[in-house]
Amino acid sequence: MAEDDIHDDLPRESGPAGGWGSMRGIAQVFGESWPTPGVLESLGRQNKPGGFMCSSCAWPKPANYKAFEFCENGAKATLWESTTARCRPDFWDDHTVAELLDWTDHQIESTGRLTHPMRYDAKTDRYVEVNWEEAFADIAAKLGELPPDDVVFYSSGHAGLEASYLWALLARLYGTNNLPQSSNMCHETTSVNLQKVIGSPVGTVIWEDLEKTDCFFFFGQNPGTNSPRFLHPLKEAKDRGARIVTFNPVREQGLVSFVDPQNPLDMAMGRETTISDQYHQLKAGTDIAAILGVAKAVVEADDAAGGTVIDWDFLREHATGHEDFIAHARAADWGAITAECGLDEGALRDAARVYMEARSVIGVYGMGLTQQAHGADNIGMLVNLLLLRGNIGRPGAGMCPVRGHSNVQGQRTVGIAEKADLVPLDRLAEMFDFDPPREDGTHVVDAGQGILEGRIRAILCLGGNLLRALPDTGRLEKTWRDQDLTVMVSTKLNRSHLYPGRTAYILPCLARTEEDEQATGNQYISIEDSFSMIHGSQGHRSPASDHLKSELAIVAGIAQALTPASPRRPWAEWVDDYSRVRDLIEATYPDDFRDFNARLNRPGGFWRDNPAHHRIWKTESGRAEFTVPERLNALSFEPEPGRYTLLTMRSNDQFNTTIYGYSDRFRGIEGTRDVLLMNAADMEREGLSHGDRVALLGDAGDGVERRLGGLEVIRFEMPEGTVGSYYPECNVLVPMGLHDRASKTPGSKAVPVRIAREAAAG
Ligand SMILES: Nc1nc2c(c(=O)[nH]1)N[C@H]1C(S)=C(S)[C@@H](COP(=O)(O)OP(=O)(O)OC[C@H]3O[C@@H](n4cnc5c(=O)[nH]c(N)nc54)[C@H](O)[C@@H]3O)O[C@H]1N2
Ligand SMILES: Nc1nc2c(c(=O)[nH]1)N[C@H]1C(S)=C(S)[C@@H](COP(=O)(O)OP(=O)(O)OC[C@H]3O[C@@H](n4cnc5c(=O)[nH]c(N)nc54)[C@H](O)[C@@H]3O)O[C@H]1N2
Ligand SMILES: [Mo]
Repeated sequence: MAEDDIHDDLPRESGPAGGWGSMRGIAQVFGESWPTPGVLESLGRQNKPGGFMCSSCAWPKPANYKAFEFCENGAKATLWESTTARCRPDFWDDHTVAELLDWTDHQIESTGRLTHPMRYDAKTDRYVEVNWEEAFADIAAKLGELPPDDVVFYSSGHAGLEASYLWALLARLYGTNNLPQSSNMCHETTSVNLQKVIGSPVGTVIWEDLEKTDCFFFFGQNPGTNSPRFLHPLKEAKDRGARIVTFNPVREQGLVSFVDPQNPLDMAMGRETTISDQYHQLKAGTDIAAILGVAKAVVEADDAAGGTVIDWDFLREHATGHEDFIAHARAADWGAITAECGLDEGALRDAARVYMEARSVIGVYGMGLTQQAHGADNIGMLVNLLLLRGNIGRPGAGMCPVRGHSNVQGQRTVGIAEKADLVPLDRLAEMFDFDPPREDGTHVVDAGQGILEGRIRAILCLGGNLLRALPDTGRLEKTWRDQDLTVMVSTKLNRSHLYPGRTAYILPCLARTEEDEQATGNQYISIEDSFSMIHGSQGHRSPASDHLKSELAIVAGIAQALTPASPRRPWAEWVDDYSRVRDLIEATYPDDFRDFNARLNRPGGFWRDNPAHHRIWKTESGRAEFTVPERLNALSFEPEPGRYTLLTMRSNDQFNTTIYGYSDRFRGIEGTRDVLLMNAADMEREGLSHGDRVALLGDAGDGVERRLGGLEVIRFEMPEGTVGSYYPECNVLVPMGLHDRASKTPGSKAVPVRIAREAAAG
């Protein structure tokens, strides 16, 4: 079948990303059930100094902002938290927890904003209203009975720097470094492995680099869906002649073409910009082979041109290990490379040609590289490729990992870390007059494993929906309730609340768009974006309920009930005035946060700086380190007949486990999320037709049965052997033990599965 035919029978709005489709996407959420007054004014303040920072993704906020500096998904996030729907205590008059287990994630969150602190009552299987002081006292009492090492303090990358700093302090005062975070499931691969090879746990580019570059290489990041504001600088780059080369098993519309919804002329004319000049649909998990092929073509060109293609001066001055890597690439076998990734030699040489013609190259990547069993090698290979022509640490060039949650990077910066040596414990000891724990705490995957085995006795969550986001949800649902205590600081009801521990609390908090009125007035909070820029954020809407507390006040409430009073820890004064917490952050991290309060509202944020950006390499060798890959793919398993590589996907109509709706318009999938995307040849081999119903069976060979049924087969343009289905539904299929070795990031983008036919429904 010709490639172009493949989508013919899909109910597909095949248009470009952005454009009228994105306006319709916003209107769908806004129009039907969100007649909230003042919400347009809120959108006008989004991502601007004096306004609030989008609670959706971590994409940077430029200094020269536009009238509306938000995207379809940022608008959805704002509208979703500004809903008029309320999940009040009387909601539980009509529902039990058991009954809600059959509800979809979309239905559960659609109950609206949580309004009161609630405690689970096992006798009636409902949550009942409780007052804040009672809740804090009881949580503290229960924690007091447990060994601190059996308790986990999770956070989801959402809360601001001030609340996050105090959350980490609370855990350490209690006596544990069990401070895992959502990035453990996300960019931990970056934090660990990028640190190892270039001495920076975060990206090296800043906004100016986007404006100067003439080439982007995209690996496994989907900007149209997950960081739509990125499409604007991409379009500007294309308009000035930059080229974009994409490696992704799935043909993602946002990487194909784009119409700017904020440019009236482009909208009126339907004027599209082609995004990717080359789109390489490699097999899932085979980026190591593909990048090795591109690097091999570069090495061959350099050999042919007498050493004028590779930046040898840069390598001699700044790198180590390049001789070995270059020899490895030279000797690599084209046949093995192309068989592994499914791309032919010509395609890889085309990509190499663009790479060599570019003055400066930015390497962009996301979950396609990080959520792999050998994610470390993926990161190492992309760094190898960039280093060959000195593409790190000069204008227009560098590494650009695109982070997820709006403050996921910042929470790590201010001490939410399970690794003790990442935190200045001595300074904390002195500042707060206590003896902090020195042992490493638990990674989120180990916490999950601990809950499966009954070792973890309590979990406190600052945001998120961890039960649903972790691998092996099916197994976790069986043991999660055995915990002595579960405490969830949340804005909306979610599935994690439906598995209450013996004692369980839901503590509802203010959302970022809302006023946070304390003794000294409406407070600012702050966040750090993907480019390490710090921004202030202030809400202006009136809170969803009078009974809500800010995240910071909730953390302080627990801390005051749990930890001994001390003049060095005036929690109440910190709640009165968040700028005092910023002073503490500055005192703890003086290099990163110099003049924190004074610089809080700089347009575009203030930069924490990054040594690798200036070619200062904080690695073991003091140089940028090449790595020789030990393998050609990042997979945890070998190919076998009937075994497929499942990549778990995000739709355009969700933010992680928050499901806004059932329209994945970029992929033409409407009205359902229960789908399995498959290549036509694979369907034929399995005797399946478009629309057939199947189940996926886990094929990890670890003796655990894993199954997800009720999926409708959709013929889709993806490579043979690779299939796709949505996260979080697919998490029942992901083994807890399937993760990157060094960082333990779950391998959610390459899960071994088999396909079983099911009888057609009804
Ligand atoms: N609307 C919306 N925005 C979001 C989120 C959301 O759920 N919805 N989540 C937020 C969060 S927390 C995060 S971390 C980011 C995630 O944003 P991304 O990093 O973009 O994450 P995904 O969409 O999970 O996967 C990215 C791409 O990887 C591709 N891929 C899968 N396997 C491979 C592979 O083996 N190789 C290559 N080269 N590509 C592969 C997939 O086809 C997909 O296009 O987005 C953030 N923004
Ligand atoms: N199979 C598979 N699994 C994955 C992934 C994947 O690609 N595939 N991606 C992984 C990634 S990248 C991530 S980051 C994790 C996400 O894991 P989490 O961060 O734990 O999950 P979210 O879905 O983002 O959390 C949603 C909940 O956060 C709460 N919330 C929303 N806003 C606020 C707020 O302002 N304050 C507070 N306190 N709570 C709030 C709401 O109650 C909402 O129900 O999932 C991971 N799991
Ligand atoms: Mo993420």
